Amino acid sequence: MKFLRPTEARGSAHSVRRLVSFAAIAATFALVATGCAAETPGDSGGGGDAADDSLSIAFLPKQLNNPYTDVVLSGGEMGTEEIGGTYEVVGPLEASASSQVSFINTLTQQGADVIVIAANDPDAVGPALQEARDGGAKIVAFDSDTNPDYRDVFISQVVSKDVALIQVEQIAEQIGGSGEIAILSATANATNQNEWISFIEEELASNPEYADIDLVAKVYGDDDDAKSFQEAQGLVSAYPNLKGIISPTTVGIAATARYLSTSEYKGQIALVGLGLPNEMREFVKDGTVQEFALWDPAQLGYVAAYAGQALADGTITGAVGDTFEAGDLGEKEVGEGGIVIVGPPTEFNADNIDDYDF
Ligand code: RAM
Repeated sequence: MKFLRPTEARGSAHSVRRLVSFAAIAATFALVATGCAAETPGDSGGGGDAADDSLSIAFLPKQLNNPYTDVVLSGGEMGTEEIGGTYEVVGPLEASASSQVSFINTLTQQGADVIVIAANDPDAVGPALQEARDGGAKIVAFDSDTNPDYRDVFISQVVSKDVALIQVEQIAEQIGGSGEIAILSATANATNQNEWISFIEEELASNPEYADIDLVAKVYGDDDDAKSFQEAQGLVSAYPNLKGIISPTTVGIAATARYLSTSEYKGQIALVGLGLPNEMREFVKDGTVQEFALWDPAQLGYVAAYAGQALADGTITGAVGDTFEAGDLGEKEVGEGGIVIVGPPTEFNADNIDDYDF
């Protein structure tokens, strides 16, 4: 079985087929992903079980009740199964800065071999992760990085700047190159969101092509559906000339699309960002959304599991140039800053959205 390779051109027919295959296979591993999640730190079980000497890999996403997280974890579970490790998921129900600390502490007490974390805040998790490392755990950041001092590698879905550029290109095209736009993000502390936003701002400020585009507001829906919906509504009423919204979060873009779809602004205010095809399909079909982007989230979890194994068995230390095998996705290399890039972004629109199922 072959999967999407990072070198394949984004959105090519070839990569489309492979993206579908990976998501579909990973989904068969997803059944337990939400079921075994612990809401209370002390409740988590499984990882670091003294009676079981298989590699324990504990996934700690930004938050559990996020459909994006479920897809990422389906890949994490598949990778862990292939490795013969013990898979566990723990995490908070909301993505606030300090919400992950108690979960890390519990995993440390349990002796988890590998903690795979998407950080809600790059520094708030630092001391707890340091303790975990002192106890022998390897730390793999994924989706949203920690401060690099606190992890061994960061598995990044795509090159961060590319994520920003694709969204700027899409919004510029859809608003005809000029007018007011706003950003509706997740939480204010999220490393991934802030990195993408700063690249978006930099591109808008430095590329003469975008001189007539005016970023008038940045708001935060906290990856909470209801809050994101309200923030979208608030933007539209606060900025009567608003021509477009960029929402680089799957929760934010889906909530914004839902709001716009039943409003008088449907088809008038452009909406781009990062969304799950299954959540966005109806809004592409009803004309609310023309085009948005994402990658294959399952691959992120899959590569993270293999990176955890490579760190634990000493194949890699996280140094630049280290390489490891990531199952069906082949060899991966650690780049500058201890970052492993998984694959290219893909653009979704009415022509291809039915080819995807995640
Ligand atoms: C949301 C989260 C996640 C981000 C995706 C695109 O689900 O904010 O961290 O990577 O969107």
